[in-house]
Amino acid sequence: LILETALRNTVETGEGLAVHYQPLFAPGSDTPRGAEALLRWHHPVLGAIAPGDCIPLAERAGLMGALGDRILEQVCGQLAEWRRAGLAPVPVAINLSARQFWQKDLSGRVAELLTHYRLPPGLVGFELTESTLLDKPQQAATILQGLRDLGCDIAIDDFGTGYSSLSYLQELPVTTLKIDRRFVQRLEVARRGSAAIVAAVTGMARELGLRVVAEGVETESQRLALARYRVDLLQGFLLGRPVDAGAFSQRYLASC
Ligand code: G
Ligand code: G
Ligand code: MN
Ligand code: NA
Repeated sequence: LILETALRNTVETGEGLAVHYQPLFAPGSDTPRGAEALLRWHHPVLGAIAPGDCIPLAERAGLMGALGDRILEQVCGQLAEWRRAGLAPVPVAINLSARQFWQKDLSGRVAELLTHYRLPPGLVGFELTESTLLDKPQQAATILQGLRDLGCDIAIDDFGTGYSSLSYLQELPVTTLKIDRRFVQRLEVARRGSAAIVAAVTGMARELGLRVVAEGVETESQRLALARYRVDLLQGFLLGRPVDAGAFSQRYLASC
């Protein structure tokens, strides 16, 4: 309950809330092509609280809608600030929980923020899990199309870990599959099954016109193994950890 009160305060004031950015690269390139926005919550006494803990807390406390809106606004504000400073920001993908995705008029809110911060389409994207979308696939398709119409990329996060059939990929207007890091990590121990899954996902994605991102790339041998499968983008500690906005722009953003 004490934590909940603190989180409520953070959601109201924005204090203690930060967004970190992790770069995504094309294989063999060190110019980032995008970033994932990751929440960081700093509790005044307890210090850093991982999103894995504070997001479920926010959900339980009924704060996730407001917290998600803070994150969305903070990312849009950051992109605008980088542009004002003469930098060329890369597209940033924001994770959406089920609660956020199904909130009333999500695409209206996104449109409002893109206009307010004068952001060109394509700079803001979203990551969702299969389970969020497949609850109500028809309604999900409508919401996704609204976001696509604003130029937002849509990625399926943790792809391959769900139990659903793949037919939904034809029905939903998604642009990107993010291969779950557990497949990437198993590549290294030469589990042939994981290689087969990565190969199958990239092959299918190409047929469907989807981009493939491999997440959780931690070692050089994983990177080398992935190079064989024509993955479009790589993300992971080997290539770049999530860092705060200042470090991200200093390290990764070019002037325009
Ligand atoms: O950064 P970390 O590995 O602790 O993230 C843990 C989980 O929290 C991941 O599944 C990630 O997708 C999720 N997460 C991180 N930032 C956000 C956010 O801003 N919104 C939502 N809904 N989930 C997030
Ligand atoms: O569920 P999701 O894919 O959104 O999770 C994102 C989380 O994964 C972030 O919190 C980020 O810190 C973490 N992450 C990013 N790169 C790596 C990596 O190379 N290895 C591991 N174990 N986690 C990573
Ligand atoms: Mn993600
Ligand atoms: Na992921």
